Amino acid sequence: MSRDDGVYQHYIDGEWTDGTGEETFVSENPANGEELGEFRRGTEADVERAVAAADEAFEEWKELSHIDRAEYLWDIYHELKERHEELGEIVTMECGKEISEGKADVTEAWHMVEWAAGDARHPKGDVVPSEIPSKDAYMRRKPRGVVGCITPWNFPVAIPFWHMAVALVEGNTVVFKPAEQTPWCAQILAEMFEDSGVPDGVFNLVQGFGDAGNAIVEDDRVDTVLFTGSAEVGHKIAGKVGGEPGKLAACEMGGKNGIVITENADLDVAVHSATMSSFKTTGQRCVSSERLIVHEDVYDEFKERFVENARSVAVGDPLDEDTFMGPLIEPEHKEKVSKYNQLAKDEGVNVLVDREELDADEIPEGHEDGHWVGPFVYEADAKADLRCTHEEVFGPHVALLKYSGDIEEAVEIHNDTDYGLAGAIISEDYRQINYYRDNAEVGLAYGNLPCIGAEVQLPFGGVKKSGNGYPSAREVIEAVTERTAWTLNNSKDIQMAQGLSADI
Ligand code: UN1
Repeated sequence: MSRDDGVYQHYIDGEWTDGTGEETFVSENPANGEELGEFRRGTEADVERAVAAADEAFEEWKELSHIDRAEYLWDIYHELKERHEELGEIVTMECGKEISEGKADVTEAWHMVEWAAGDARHPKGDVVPSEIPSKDAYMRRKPRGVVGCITPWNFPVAIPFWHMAVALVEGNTVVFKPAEQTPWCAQILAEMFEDSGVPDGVFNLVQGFGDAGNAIVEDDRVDTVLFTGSAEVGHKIAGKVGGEPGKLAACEMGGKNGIVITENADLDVAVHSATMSSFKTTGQRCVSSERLIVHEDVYDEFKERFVENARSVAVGDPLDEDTFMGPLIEPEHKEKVSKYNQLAKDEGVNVLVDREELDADEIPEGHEDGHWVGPFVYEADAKADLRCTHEEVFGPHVALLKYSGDIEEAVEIHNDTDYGLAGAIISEDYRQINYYRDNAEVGLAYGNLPCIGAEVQLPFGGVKKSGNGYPSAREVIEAVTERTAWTLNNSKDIQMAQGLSADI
């Protein structure tokens, strides 16, 4: 039973449990305020139990082969595929992304599971030459142990699998604390793990808020913390864990992502890419673009066409296939976006589109309680030190920044932020494209494409304030395994490298 008295439970050590807390919380559809379910709020004691279960389960789980561990994930892969439509709708209902994005979230999840489970049959580690012919040298990987996964609401199915799929196949056990905004999606993932028959304690779910996440971070038995979410929380986690020997945190955080549109850009590609990057997911991807750096020769035409799109993109019921932008996730976030729109005005920018408050006839019937906002687009001085053009808003809040010089100048403006997650260049000149590729300070760089839509078989991660050096998706392997340099002498003589004498 995953529900007792109508309240969804935690999944710890192979059992559904109320845990120790008295409190519950509800998940609400951000498009209409409808209640989707009530959930137990996890406590430190619940996390402590989950970590203890994961710690104990690790001893046997790590002894299985990669291939046997992957078998459990293949079951989940098939279930994700079979339930694509249904799960896509649930993602959309719980986090407000329009329906093609809801479904893509589920698709991205099974891609990650497929990659990780398929990788179980691929070579692990390296065979390395030795200076001494009779020596074999290898780099081998071992699982680190208990992995704590703290995930965001905006990819409530895909990102948990970015964290968990590789971690589990590599032999770690998991304690999963999903975002408090999307507990229903997490509940379904836990049911999938239960159905897969994965041994008790290998996968544990504790629902809840930051205090539960913090208990994971502070528990000494957690060997790796994987976090995707805001820079504010990520830096706190990285700071705390960094001080503890033997413990590791891989944090993927936000961005203030830019797109450079040069003087010879194909403007169809530019307008299309910028519209997708700025307004998909209502600007609530960490890779969403809030800065468009446009050469003066094409500025006016680009501006006219982009503004036209910003005025006309359909905001509305995310379950409706004609909708381009759903609601924001919650009232507090609407307040934050609104504050930044006001800040931009206070900083003296030239506002081009302000759909912050939608017209009454734009709001679909029955959705009056949704957290609606439309695009906010403005032009600002590319070189001014404004907060609105440098701080992450995480909404459809977009600055047009004009430049007049060469690609070096454009990339300098592009890099003038503390963040470094994603970015793009739109250009027909391969020299400009190559310059951008080599000099853009980002982890995910795109040419003639939107800067959203990364695929799982690439590393997903940022530089500067956007990451701490351990990417997600494929490359999470570095955070969930430790390497051993293993050297074996096949002769009876001890011979040393570097010409070191072995005489006694
Ligand atoms: C995020 O931005 O929060 O690259 C995750 C993308 C998706 C993942 C985004 N695959 O747009």
